[in-house]
Amino acid sequence: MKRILVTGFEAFGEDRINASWEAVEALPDVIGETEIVKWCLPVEYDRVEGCLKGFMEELEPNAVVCVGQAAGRTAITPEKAAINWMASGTADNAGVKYEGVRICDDEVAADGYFASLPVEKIEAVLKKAGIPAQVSYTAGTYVCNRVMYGLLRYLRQQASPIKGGFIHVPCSSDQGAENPRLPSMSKEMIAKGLETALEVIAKA
Ligand code: PCA
Repeated sequence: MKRILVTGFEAFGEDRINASWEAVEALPDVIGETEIVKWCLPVEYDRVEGCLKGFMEELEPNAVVCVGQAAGRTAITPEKAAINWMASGTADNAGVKYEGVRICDDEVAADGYFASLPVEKIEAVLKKAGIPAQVSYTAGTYVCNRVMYGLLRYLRQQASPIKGGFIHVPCSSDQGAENPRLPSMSKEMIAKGLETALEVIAKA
């Protein structure tokens, strides 16, 4: 049986919940012929890559899909690329803040990597299913981009056949209810969107 590792994130900043973990937790354990294994990652620049690699070594998945919350977005956004940069106005959950520094300062480290997930196809299939979706060309410069860059660099270095990438989701309507100005999507639609994306990935 094929296996996909899907991660969400713990809450961070002012939020009590993180829409990504809420949706990942709601996913079925099996989609078609593929086992779905779910993990929650810490919102910590310096720990997140090590945690993810630990899960990957334990599970030996065929694909790794990390999911994070992007407040303000109105669609499910598969990320095309990660960049070698960390910059955020706020600290992570360990109190660490980077204000413009490379993730990997090895001189020959790539400035960026493309995801190896079929992001354009995911956008098309989700839209057809009536779920707002759009390929995004920036995963930001915070912990989500940090883990995506680390994942793609690791897979490239290992010449790994594992497919990897990242999907940002909007805030959930529970968060929207607390702050009506915040763009949000229902938990059910976010989870359905992720499930549909995983079906596309499993078939690819
Ligand atoms: N979103 C943040 C980090 C964790 C999350 O869910 C980001 O976009 O970097």
